[in-house]
Amino acid sequence: GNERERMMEAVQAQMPAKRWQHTLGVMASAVELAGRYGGDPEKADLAALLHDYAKYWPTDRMERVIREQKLPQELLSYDKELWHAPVGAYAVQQEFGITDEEVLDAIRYHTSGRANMTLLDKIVCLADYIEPGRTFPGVERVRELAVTDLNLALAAGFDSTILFLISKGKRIFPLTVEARNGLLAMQG
Ligand code: DGI
Ligand code: FE
Ligand code: FE
Ligand code: FE
Repeated sequence: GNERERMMEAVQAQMPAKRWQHTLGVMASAVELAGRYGGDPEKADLAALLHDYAKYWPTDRMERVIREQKLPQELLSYDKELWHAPVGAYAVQQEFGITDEEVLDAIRYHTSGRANMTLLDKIVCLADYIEPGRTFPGVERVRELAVTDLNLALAAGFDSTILFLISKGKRIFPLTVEARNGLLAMQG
């Protein structure tokens, strides 16, 4: 409807064309995964549309939100790439009046993951890894696993991220380790 059109324009205005193409890819992949794994396609579409809303905000603006809105202060001592997810969840609440906590959580945790991820968390996070425009070492394996096993596919996505962070000498946010452990614990 109209509200979705308005949000689509507002999201597009927050980001360069390439990131908007990524967002459209995540929407398509998230709806497909929702169909495959019994998720809510409307929530998947909405969370995917909004997931990178704050991706291009200046660092100082994200930092201000983390401090003033009392988001987890621990974020400030990890990679700034993590910040747009919780900041984006706050921002879409403010900008669009989104109140659905499942949708907000899927946005909030789309980068880090978390322990005990919900189905919608997993769908959005995995769609972010496998949307058609993505290229990273291991993406084909993650796409293959995504056809048959949501948990193993997402764990493989986190493996790639963790390996990348280690190769750069960066710290790993604890929720990412918890997310991967939880996903692997769901196997046989
Ligand atoms: O926003 P996107 O580029 O679409 O993807 P994203 O939100 O999943 O962000 C991924 C980036 O975050 C990736 O380059 C790795 C970086 N990052 C930095 N520290 C961590 C982290 N990702 C995870 N999962 N955990 C971290 O500790
Ligand atoms: Fe993101
Ligand atoms: Fe991600
Ligand atoms: Fe993304």
